Amino acid sequence: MPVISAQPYDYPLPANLLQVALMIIDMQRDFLEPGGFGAALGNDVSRLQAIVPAVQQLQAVFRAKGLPIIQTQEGHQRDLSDCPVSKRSRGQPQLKIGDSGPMGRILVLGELGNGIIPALEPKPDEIVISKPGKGAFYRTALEAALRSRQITHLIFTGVTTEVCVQTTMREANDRGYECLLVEDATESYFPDFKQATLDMIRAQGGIVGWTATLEATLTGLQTGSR
Ligand code: TIU
Repeated sequence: MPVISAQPYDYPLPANLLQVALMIIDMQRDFLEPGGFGAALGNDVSRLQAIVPAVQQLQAVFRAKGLPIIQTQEGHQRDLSDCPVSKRSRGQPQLKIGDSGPMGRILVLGELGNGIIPALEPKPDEIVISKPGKGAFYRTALEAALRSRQITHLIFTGVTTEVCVQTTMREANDRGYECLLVEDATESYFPDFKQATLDMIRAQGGIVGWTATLEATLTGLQTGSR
């Protein structure tokens, strides 16, 4: 049985790796570049750039093996009909969701700033799930997309660790998916929050899932077949 060496113990891979999807959460300009939603909330967005090569490496391996890749994208309709008033006003940012910024309207689908960063641009046949919330299962077709492809295992990457990544991982865990978070392919504006999230996931025998290094994940995937 192929495994990924992980914490709190080995993560078992399915016999058929086609059941494993790479989840790339919200690697958007809005979170990684100045002038977007993350910066409007007062964050130093530059520290998220460090994980781009690690995510690219996983994306390349999944592409080479022909395995499923799912990117998510947090954004709202142009009329903001899917954006709760509470979300728009939270944090009292200088630029609110829907306001015009240097990269277009903040966190609005189709705007330059809302797009996935060019380094990780999805291919036309890859799945991109737009989502109005932090969790990727809320008001999206993600669950149907996973079920129709018989995907059972989710390898998580992306930003930010304790917000959209952790929320989605918890939603997936409750739905029965085997979830692993790649430690050096996820980042937060707050290093302590990233570490706390990794600790929480691994606690209590992996109550929410597993964590593994990029190297261990790549090594484990090489042992699997499809
Ligand atoms: N603010 C923050 O840390 N994150 C978000 O608002 N969304 C995601 O995590 N993608």
